[in-house]
Amino acid sequence: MISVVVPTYQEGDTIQPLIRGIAAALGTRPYEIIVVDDNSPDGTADAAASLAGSFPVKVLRREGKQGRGSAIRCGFAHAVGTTVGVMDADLQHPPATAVALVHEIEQGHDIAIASRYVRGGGIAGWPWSRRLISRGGSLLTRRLTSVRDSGSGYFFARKAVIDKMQSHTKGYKTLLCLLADGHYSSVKEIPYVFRPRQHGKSKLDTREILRYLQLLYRLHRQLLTRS
Ligand SMILES: Nc1nc2c(ncn2[C@@H]2O[C@H](COP(=O)(O)OP(=O)(O)OP(=O)(O)O)[C@@H](O)[C@H]2O)c(=O)[nH]1
Ligand SMILES: [Mg+2]
Repeated sequence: MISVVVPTYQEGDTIQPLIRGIAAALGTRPYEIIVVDDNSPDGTADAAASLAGSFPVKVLRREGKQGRGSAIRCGFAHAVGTTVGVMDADLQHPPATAVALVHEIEQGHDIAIASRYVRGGGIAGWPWSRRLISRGGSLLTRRLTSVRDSGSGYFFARKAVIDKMQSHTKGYKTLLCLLADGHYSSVKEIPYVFRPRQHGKSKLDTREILRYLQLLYRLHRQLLTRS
C-alpha cells in the first residue's frame, strides 16, 4: 500500500487534476491520497473531498494555517501505507514521476527523491533569485548529506524510515530532516524538471527561508556534537 501525503493551502485550482494525475501514475497499485488542508478559504478541502467517491482520497481538515512541515507530519501520522510519499499540490511536482519513485522503493531503496540537481533534472522558468535560494540552500547541506537535492519536497520513503524520524528534527524541510536523522541505508535520486506555478500563489516567504536557515544551523550543530 502506498500513501501519498499532499499538504494544501489555497490550491483549489490544481488539487483535482493532481489527484487524477496521481491515480493515473500509480495505476493498479493500491494507494491512498491524504490531503492535509489548513482551512483554505478557496475551498480546496471540499474540492478534494468531492473526488473521494471516485478515488481513495482522505481529507484532513485543520483549523488554520500551520505550515507545510506540520501538515506533512500530520499526514504521516494518518498514513497506513508501507511506502509513503510527499508532493506539492500546485502541479510543480509532475505526478508521472511518482511511478519511478515508487519503483525505486520496490527495488529496495529506503528513500527515493525527485531531484532537480541530477543529470536530466532542472528548473524551468524561475527567476535568478529563486534559483539562488534553492541552489544555495542545497549547497549548505553538503556536510549533512551527499544527496544533491536535499531540499526536494517530492519524495517517497519506507514508512519504517519515516517512523524513526526524531520529533525534534521534524522541521519545515521534511526530507532534509529525514536524511539528517540517518535511519536508512540507500537513497536514489530520480531527475525531474520543476516548473513554475501555473495557478495560485506561492507560500514561500521570508519567514519560511529563515526557518530553513534555523533548521540548517540546528542540524549542523547536532552533527558537530555527534562527531
Ligand atoms: N496544509 C498546508 N499546506 C501548505 C502550507 N504552506 C504551503 N503549503 C503547501 O505546500 C506545498 C508547497 O508550497 P508552495 O507555496 O508551492 O512552495 P514552493 O513550491 O516552494 O514555492 P513556489 O515555487 O512559489 O510554488 C503546496 O502544496 C502548498 O499548498 C501550510 O501552511 N499548510
Ligand atoms: Mg510550489
